[in-house]
Amino acid sequence: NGTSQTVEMDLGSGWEGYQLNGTIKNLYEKRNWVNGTFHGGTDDGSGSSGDNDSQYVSNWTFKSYETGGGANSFSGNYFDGIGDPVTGEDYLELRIDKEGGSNDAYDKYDKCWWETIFTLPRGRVIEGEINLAVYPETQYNLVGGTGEFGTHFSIQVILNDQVIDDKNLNWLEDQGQNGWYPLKLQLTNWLDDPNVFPTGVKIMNLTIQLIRNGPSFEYAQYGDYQQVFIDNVSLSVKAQVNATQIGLQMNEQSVSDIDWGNGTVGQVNTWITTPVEVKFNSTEVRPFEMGGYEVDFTTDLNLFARKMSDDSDYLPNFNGTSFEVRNDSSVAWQSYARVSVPTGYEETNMTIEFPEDLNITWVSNAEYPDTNILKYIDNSTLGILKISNFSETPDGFWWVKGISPNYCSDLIIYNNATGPWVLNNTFLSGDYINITAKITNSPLISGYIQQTSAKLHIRFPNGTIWTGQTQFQSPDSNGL
Ligand SMILES: [Ca+2]
Ligand SMILES: [Ca+2]
Ligand SMILES: [Ca+2]
Repeated sequence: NGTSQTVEMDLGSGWEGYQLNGTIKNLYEKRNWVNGTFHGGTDDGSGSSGDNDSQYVSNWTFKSYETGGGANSFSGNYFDGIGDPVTGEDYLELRIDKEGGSNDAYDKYDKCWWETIFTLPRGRVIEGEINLAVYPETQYNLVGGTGEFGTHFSIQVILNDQVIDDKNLNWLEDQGQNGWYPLKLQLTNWLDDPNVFPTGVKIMNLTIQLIRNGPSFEYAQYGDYQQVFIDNVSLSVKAQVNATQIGLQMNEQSVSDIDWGNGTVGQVNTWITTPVEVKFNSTEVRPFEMGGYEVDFTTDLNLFARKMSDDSDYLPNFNGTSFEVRNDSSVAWQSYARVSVPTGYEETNMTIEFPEDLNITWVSNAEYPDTNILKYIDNSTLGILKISNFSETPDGFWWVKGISPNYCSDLIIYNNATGPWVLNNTFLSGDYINITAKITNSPLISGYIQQTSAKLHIRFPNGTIWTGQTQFQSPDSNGL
């Protein structure tokens, strides 16, 4: 009741959890189903033979069965313990009186019992235990009579018509006369008996019975009556339960039922710090007198996370992304990116985004850097590569290559060696150079066209750069 348990999951630095799924399995719950303390208020003030005090005891009913010739008398008194001369406690009575006459006559199968009937809305039962205390009242009357005759009466514990335990009164007396004796009955041998625990929701009948089960004959030593008190009866059961029956929650999210002992739960949230805490608790609160309950289960937890930081750890001395372009050529790009999956996670979906005009021609991972795996990748959406389940351990450097259009066209070079600007690509010391180019007015780049910068490198014949110049230019709407 009211307790919880928390487990922790690690989350990699720079990763953000966005969905937490829990699968609940082997969900078992253990509780007592029987209120048998008989702490139910005042009795009728009379402990007379022949009383049936069922009306004073909630959920319990006294019944009897008379057989044979002369009529025996049966009594089921409830004693509230107030001023009780025997124990000072509250309890129930089981009593059989002899037939009238000179001998102490009882018939085989004369019996009386208290029973309680309740619903057990649980699945498969894997543990069960009945507890009760019995008190053979021998202060005025040795129950069962002496010696072997004492074995002719029994206290029986019966669950759904199956006798779970049978203790004859002689045995009980040997445990101590005029005292409470505890009985603890394991139901191990009955768990798979469909008569005791049928499948699905179970209607249960727990009966505590005093019975004459020895031979039927008269003998003066049996005594005038047989009297046993019972108290503190409980039936504790560990069984499959539906998550909703106990209000099972994960991080305040209710677990949904699948079937007995199985459930599922999901939570959408944002987790950015590690460890991620996952708390389980149950919300059902039982009445105090029924005690608490214990919950057992196993769970598979899946935290789905995505990498949010764009920091990358490139290969040493390698530009993360580079491109190569020549006059009248397209632009050839290549990019290295490092993939690192946090411990305990696997990469199930990796998305690489890039400009929509880039036609990807090559993807390789760290494991097989010389193998183009593009054909295994969904590139049906412009600007997006969707990589699914390619490897559980994609850690390392991925290499992506692609081609994009060259948006710089109509590159024209002039000089003014003869006065006016004329087309020329030969230059001498002292010449002025005029270079014009057109930026293609593509919808893809029209939004950025005002951010164009022009870079001019003048190289020596061996390719090394002699001088460079970078100018920020603002082309007009035609890209000029
Ligand atoms: Ca009474
Ligand atoms: Ca009888
Ligand atoms: Ca009691």
